[in-house]
Order: sequence, then C-alpha cells, then structure tokens
Amino acid sequence: MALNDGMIERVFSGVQPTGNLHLGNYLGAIRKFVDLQQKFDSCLYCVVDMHAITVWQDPAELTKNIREVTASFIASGVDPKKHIIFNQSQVSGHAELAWIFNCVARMGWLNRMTQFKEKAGKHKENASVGLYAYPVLMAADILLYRATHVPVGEDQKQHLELARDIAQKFNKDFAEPIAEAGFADGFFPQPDPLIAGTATRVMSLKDGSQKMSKSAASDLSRINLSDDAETIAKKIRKARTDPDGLPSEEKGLEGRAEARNLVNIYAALSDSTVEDVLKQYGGQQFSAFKPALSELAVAKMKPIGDEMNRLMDDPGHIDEILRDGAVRAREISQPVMKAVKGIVGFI
Ligand code: AQP
Repeated sequence: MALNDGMIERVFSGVQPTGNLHLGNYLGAIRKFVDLQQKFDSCLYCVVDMHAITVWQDPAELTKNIREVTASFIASGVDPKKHIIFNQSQVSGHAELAWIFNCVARMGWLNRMTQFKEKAGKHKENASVGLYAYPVLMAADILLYRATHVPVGEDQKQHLELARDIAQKFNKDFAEPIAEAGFADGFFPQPDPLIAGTATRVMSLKDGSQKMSKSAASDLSRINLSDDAETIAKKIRKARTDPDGLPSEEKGLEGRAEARNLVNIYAALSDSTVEDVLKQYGGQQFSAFKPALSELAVAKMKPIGDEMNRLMDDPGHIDEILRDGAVRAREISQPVMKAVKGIVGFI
C-alpha cells in the first residue's frame, strides 16, 4: 500500500530501560499494550533506550535493562510475532525524524514541559541537552510510524500534547509539498493518548502525593515486577495508610491519598471499579484489606515475574526478538522517512 492511500490505525508506545520496572509501569502502560493488541492490527512496543541515556546509564546495566523491559512485555502477554517489539536505537529513523522535529518545535513549547523541570530540578544548567529535547524525540517515536493511538500513563499527557502540536505545525509549515505529494489530509495524524482506568497514575506506597517511580530512593515505595511474593507482601504491609478504616463510598476517600492509591491498585488488579472494591471492603480496617491486596498482587504479578526470569535466562532469544522487531519496524518507518525528506526538500 502506498503511504498516501490513507492513514491506518496504529498503536505505538515505549518504556525506558532504566531499571526497577514497577507496578505503575505495568498498570499504566504494559497491561494496556496487551489489551490493545486484540483491538488493533498494528502495534509497536518500543524499548526506548535512546530516551534512557538522557540521564547517565551504566552501559552493562543498560544492556541488561533493555532485555528486562523486552522480557516484561512478552511475560505480560504481548505477542512479538503478531505485533512488533524492538529497541529504539536499532531504527535510525527515530534520530533522523527527531532532528527535523527539533527544527519544527519551538523553545517556548519545551520550556513549558513539567517533566524536564522535575527531572532537572535545581541543576538545570547541568542537565543533558537530550533530557531537554526528550519530548521531541518522543514525538518522533510516535510519528515515525504515523501512529494514531498511544497508551501511556497520566504523566505523559503533556508530552503527547506536544507531539500533536509538532504534527500539526509540520503539516501546516509544509502544507504545499505535502499536498503535492498527494496527502490530502496532511502528512502526520494527530495521535490520540489512551489514558483511562483506575491506574493511570499509581502513587508511591510511601507518599500518596508522589507517583510510583523507578528512580525513587526507597525500594519500599514501589512494587517491582521482579519482586518475589514475600517482598510484595512486605511492601504492602509497610505501605503508608491513615488510622481510619475503608469508607463504603468513594467520597470517603477524599483527602486520603494513600488509602485511595491502595483501593485504586486493588480495583485495577481485579479489573473492577473503586465502587466495587468499597462495596466489598467498606467499613473494614487496613489490617484486613492489606492481606487481601497482597494476595491479589502476588496472584497477578508473580507469574509475570517468574516468566521474566525464565526469559532473562536466554538473552540470545531476547536479542533475536528485538532484531526481528527492528527489521519489521524499519519496513514501516523507511517509506515514512523517505516521504518526510522529500517534503522537507532534501535530495
Ligand atoms: N506511577 C505510574 N503510574 C501509571 N503509569 C506510569 N508510568 C510510569 N510511572 C507510572 C507509565 O509507564 C510508561 C513507561 O514509563 P517510562 O519508563 O517511559 O518513564 P517514566 O514515566 O519516567 O517512568 P518512571 O517509572 O516514573 O521513571 P522515573 O523514575 O525515571 O521517572 C509510561 O507510559 C508512563 O506514563
């Protein structure tokens, strides 16, 4: 099919190989990847290793973490034959398109990105240029495949909006050559963020005002996909709560961030709603709810952790899956990149 035969629906998303993959990454992103592969014919799930090096990564650890994220996708149920699993650095189009987008995006747009402000903190002058330009590379990741749907956690919403702005500005700046090349509705689609459900922002187990994160200093703040049953149970037991019991209605969770987080996690893991969870546990103390949550978390997460460990025992097999995925990702991206270069005026 020629590129200008129309836009096909396509899913793209990525996860950084920066270690400590956690329940937030699973519920906010990876689990959705699995659901979407039934609904869409074309899904690309990318281990975004070029994003990872925007902050220092030990090279040997990075290699291990790339394999670990790949293993997490497969262990969670993504089918690498039907869909595409690959690592970003094997497809050169990501870097090429990012450069063109660097020249489309405006400094003012990037200056508004809250994640850069959070990650660079007080040492902005010392942050890498890559960390600042990160959202532009993310726009390139998505648009290199002209992807239309992007499942992500709530924290990525602002970056998705930027990708939409970049797509729109590219279509406008190059409207004439785009039309001449036969693309009647613009060249890039406006990718839709898929952010829904009770686990779009899983919070730290130690502080309900912070999101669960790979880089948090305390390992007790997150449930890692690699945690064994005992560790999961210990972390839930030690999770911060308040002295009150669980309310029977959702409004009783207002102002109780830690309680709400645990209820949200239970609802997400059991594929139910906050209302259902409170119907079952309303009026009970955390001393009764936490063991139930532990049991559920272990039942859902341990098989994934076990399968990840099994896959990690054969790194050659994982590398083969990534190589095969990269070949198929290039097949989709090369005609897009060729068209973009023509539109921009490169020979
Ligand atoms: N706490 C979270 N709740 C729901 N979704 C989350 N995601 C991350 N944290 C949560 C989603 O997971 C996907 C992959 O994230 P990433 O690895 O690309 O980067 P991140 O958002 O920076 O992840 P971390 O774990 O929080 O790492 P650090 O500590 O480095 O900031 C994304 O879809 C993300 O929304």
